[in-house]
Amino acid sequence: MKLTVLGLGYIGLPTALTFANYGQEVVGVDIDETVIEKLNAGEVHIEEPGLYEIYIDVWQNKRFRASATIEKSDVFIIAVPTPNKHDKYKSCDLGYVEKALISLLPYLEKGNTIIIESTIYPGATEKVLQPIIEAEGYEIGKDIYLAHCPERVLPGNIFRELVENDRIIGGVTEKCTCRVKDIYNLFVRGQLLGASASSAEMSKLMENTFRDVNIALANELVKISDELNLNALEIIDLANKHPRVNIHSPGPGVGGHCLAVDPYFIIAESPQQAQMISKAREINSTMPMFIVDKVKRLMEKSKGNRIALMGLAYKGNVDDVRESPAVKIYQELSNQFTVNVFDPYVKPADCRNDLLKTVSGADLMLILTDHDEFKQFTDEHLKRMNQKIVFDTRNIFPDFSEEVTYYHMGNLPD
Ligand code: SAJ
Repeated sequence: MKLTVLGLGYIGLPTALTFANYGQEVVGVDIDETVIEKLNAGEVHIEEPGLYEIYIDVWQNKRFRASATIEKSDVFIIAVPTPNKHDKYKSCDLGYVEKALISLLPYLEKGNTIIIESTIYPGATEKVLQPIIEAEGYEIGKDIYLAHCPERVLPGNIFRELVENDRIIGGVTEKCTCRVKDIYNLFVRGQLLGASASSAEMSKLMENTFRDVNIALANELVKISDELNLNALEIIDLANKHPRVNIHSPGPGVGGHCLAVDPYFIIAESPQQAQMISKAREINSTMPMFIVDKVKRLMEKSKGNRIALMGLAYKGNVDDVRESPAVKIYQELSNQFTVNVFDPYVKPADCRNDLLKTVSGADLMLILTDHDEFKQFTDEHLKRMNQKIVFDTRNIFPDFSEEVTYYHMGNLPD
């Protein structure tokens, strides 16, 4: 089977490589020429465990090719971004998906399958994308098979989850669902769950909204506990000993291109009803400023000026800074303080990427991302600091010596 994957980002590239790894002929297409050039030079532009090794294997075996042009294929998979629009409710911008779909139409033939993996709002497949294909004279379910199959993988663990997770197959007709199930059956070991296209679209949004709302709850409990002089982290641990309670981890905010984006797609479709979802978004998106205020007060009290900021990525062990709360916090704090950044995954121009140098002379170590590397701090690092004050928003700091003043989400600075 020959597949063309449109969009070689965090989802498209691993998906393309997985199909190739399971013996299919795959062409990966992207509008960004630098991505194509890099791949054709044997390099990858994304950091994800296992990605480079799989890429080299399927590229050398000629099962995967990166190309700037689309080719005739049995299956087309669209995995391009769907950002928020700049409108009142930050609704879903289908622009890239529509463009990708229109760009493949000249190569489309009867019997082909089109799969939309990009996250889209309920009804988008049937109301917007289906008519584009039908306008070419094709009948969906007879000439062309169309389905929305949202990806569900966790960055950092993509290759395992692509294979093991259950997957929703939202065909526009029963036949579309059957056809697309056969395609994912090539490598998915989880269940393939048939649904309507709009149920598949909504399910994806519900999944990410569930997580966003739960994180907002944890963050709100931190603020309340702070006011009541209680240690939220200890209490969350206690509450989670209940067999049916699973309070999420509080932190400096919610980032990434999923949880910080997708709930707005629901809000935009039903603004009057989406009360809790809107509030959760508000709580999570104001967390960075909550942390900034705490840091400012801490610096005022300690009369310090140098901050060693640990982590810019939106979460641990990834290189993605999209919507990262750490970036917002960095921008705010660097207006007022000398901020040195260390992130072993993200390498901005002003990032020293030398841990010892970053902490040297610092008055505060501010941990914003839970990279594994940050769990390895030793007394050696602390000794280099001017004032041994640590504010760990991710609850990852290892055992520390007595002399450290240690703040965390259960013990916030006053
Ligand atoms: N976070 C917390 N507290 C927590 C969990 C996460 O503050 O208890 C923060 C993280 O630090 C990060 C953000 O939330 O800033 C999102 O991280 P995440 O690991 O929860 O999720 P993503 O965005 O990496 O991936 C999510 C996943 N969705 C769910 O777990 C429901 C993934 O399965 C989806 O495929 C992905 O979104 C997507 O592409 O939609």
